Amino acid sequence: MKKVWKMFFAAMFALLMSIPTFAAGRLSVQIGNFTSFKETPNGVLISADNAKLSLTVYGPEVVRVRATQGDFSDLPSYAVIGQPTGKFTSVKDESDKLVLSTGELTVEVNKNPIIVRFYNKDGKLLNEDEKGLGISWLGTGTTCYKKLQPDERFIGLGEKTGNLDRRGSAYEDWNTDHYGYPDNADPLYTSLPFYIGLHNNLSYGIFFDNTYKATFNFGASNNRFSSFGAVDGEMNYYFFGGNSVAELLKEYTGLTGRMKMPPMWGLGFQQCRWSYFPDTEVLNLARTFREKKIPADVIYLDIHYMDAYKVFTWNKERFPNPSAMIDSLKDMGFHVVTIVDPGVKKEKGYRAYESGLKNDCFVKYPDGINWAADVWPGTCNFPDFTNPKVRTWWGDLYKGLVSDGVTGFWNDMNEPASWGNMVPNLVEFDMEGHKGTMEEAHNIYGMQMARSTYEGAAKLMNGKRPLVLTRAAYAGVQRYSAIWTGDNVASDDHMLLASRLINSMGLAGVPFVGADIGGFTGKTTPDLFARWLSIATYTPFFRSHSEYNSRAHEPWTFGEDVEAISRKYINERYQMLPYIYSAFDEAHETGMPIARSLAINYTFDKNIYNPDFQDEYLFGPSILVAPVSSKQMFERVYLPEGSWYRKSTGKKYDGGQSVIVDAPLSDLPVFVKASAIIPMQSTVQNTAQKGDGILRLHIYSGSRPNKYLYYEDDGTTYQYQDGHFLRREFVFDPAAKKITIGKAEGNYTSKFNKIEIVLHGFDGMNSVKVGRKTMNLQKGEGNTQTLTLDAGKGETVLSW
Ligand code: MIG
Repeated sequence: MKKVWKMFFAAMFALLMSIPTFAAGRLSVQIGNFTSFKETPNGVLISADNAKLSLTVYGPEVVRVRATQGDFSDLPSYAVIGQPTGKFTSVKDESDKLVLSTGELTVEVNKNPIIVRFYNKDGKLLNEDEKGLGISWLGTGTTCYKKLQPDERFIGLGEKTGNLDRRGSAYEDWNTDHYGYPDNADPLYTSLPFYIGLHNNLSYGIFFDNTYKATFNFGASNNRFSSFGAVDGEMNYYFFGGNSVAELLKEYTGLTGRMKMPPMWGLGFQQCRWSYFPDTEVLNLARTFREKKIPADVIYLDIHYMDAYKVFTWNKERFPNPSAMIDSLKDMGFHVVTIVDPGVKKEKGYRAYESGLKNDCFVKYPDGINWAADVWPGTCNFPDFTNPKVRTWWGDLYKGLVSDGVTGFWNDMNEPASWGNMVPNLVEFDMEGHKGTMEEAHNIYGMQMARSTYEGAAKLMNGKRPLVLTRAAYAGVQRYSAIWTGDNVASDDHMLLASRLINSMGLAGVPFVGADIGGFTGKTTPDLFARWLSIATYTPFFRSHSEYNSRAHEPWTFGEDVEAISRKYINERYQMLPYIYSAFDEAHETGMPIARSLAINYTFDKNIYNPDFQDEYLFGPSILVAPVSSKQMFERVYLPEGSWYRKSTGKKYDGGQSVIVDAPLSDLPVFVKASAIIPMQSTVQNTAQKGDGILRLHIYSGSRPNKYLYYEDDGTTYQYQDGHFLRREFVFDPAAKKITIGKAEGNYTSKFNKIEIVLHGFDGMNSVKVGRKTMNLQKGEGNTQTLTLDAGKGETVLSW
């Protein structure tokens, strides 16, 4: 061959070789067909074409489903405290499916392809993977697709805007500092990835325990599937088969934990602003509450109490003697809560920073340099709360504040937030020794901060209960902290949205929640403040707060009318404390929220999902609250089945219908369920006051029997865990014409020495028999009749 040709071919060859080759586009991968399975100590492990699937029994109605294309992670869950228990009592390997049963729940695993289906004891289908999609992967991302059932509704998922019924909506979990969020914003501050599906009078729950950025689709832009997935990590979810919402909440909180009893003072009225200073202003504020006889328990110190915003310091000019100030506040019956952010200022000689450096406590870039970002104090480093050693270090930093007398700790900015709100995802975390990046740690950062705060404070406080409040959170946070709904807006829409956010967090296992009364940002009006405060009276966490430079938000700053309305409602809050505290006991024992979406008790009544009524909820077992805009002086209220009494007037209504009622700012529509039993007390100015020693047992006439479990303890220590509590059952049995005050259990002595029975709607009744003795009823307030008894510890039966 001629040399020229040779060169020509060589050149062509080189050219050909230099043309890049292209990989095929990346498509999703499904789990594929079944290949084999084996039994494990608490379940089964299944091999499929493209992944492994494991099913583990955590209880008769709780099954964990995991799938991975690689190896299963051994990182312990931050949310779950439950353990696998029991196993499938029957395992059948059929030609086309595996049939696994716990006795309560049956899991069917279709083989070709793998489709997981859940059936209840009666053989009714609760939930099934969508055939053809099932469990899928797209790159590192994994999603589980579930077939939409006819008329399926979805509730829960925590702090999410939108409707009570989430059908047709999609959401993302990625904890976000969203200042002044619009009333349709998503994501917000917390990730509580538990939701409940409802269809055909059936219910089930799904908890997707994956801390990466996650998405949930409840049939948004499609009518084929609901789905949950995350950008990385395992497909890892728990399926709950409880046959009522209450049962599901019990199972979910059995797995992720329940709240401890809060300090009683944390249920009182709490006054916050950004920021009260100096000390003289704080003391004046406290005095004004007392002078004006507006009950209150807590004053908050926002970021200005610190020296140049440095956590665990005091500004010595504004607060020259913090412990003396706190002592004076204590004398007036106030507790102090201080804000503590995660950012630790990089400053030579600053103690928290130096000790953090020395103990190697901060989050790092992969090259070992501490990640730094700007927040209030300037450039900060951030503690790695996924490291147990760091959690202990941080917890111990509260020593100074605790010895100054601070009893509550408010963890803000822990999404984590920083100016710019763009945290580099490659920064590294310990993750309990497993190592990981911000992608995995982000959604649990706030929760682990709250945990470290709670554990540290509880250890330092000599057996007293601290109050911990957090903005960011993940599932399981209820074990450590209360949550407030962040930087809301002074608007009617936001006020109404707050009810849905609070109720939805209750549906995701977090009972101790509240929103800034009056709105954090924007200009609240007197009407809006009054209305908001009246609604918040019936929310678990009861705090007024507003931002820097906003108009004053103390109840007396809006004129006499609003002051009087505020006093009336705050008084009522304090009167209801025995009822509220017993509801907290129920949350502590069963996971039942305090603010209860009507979806808990009236799950399959379609009216409660009507956008006109979806903000309504029960506060405790028997008080129905209908939030109303401050611009509206009447309201159409839906009353579910049964009979109801308007709390303020005693007027009786039949349920199962909507009614139009007056709703002036001084009288929020609040109703009491017929047959309700509501323990109340006299008005006190703070929760530590004893009052008149009379427990007032309000009983509302009705045709159904009712049982109420009353709870009391010292309100401040953990001694209730050693039997120092009082529990007694109150029973109203209308058919037998009997009210029973059960025997007191536990070895705590009630602060009430008398019980006054207050009968509502028992017209024409003049006397009752107490044991065998006939006693006359007294005329009480409104349309009531009363009888006062010694509280005693034994059983007392009233009959007529
Ligand atoms: O960048 O501490 O949500 O309640 O008052 C704002 C100041 C930081 C945000 C919190 C808010 C608090 C404020 N904080």
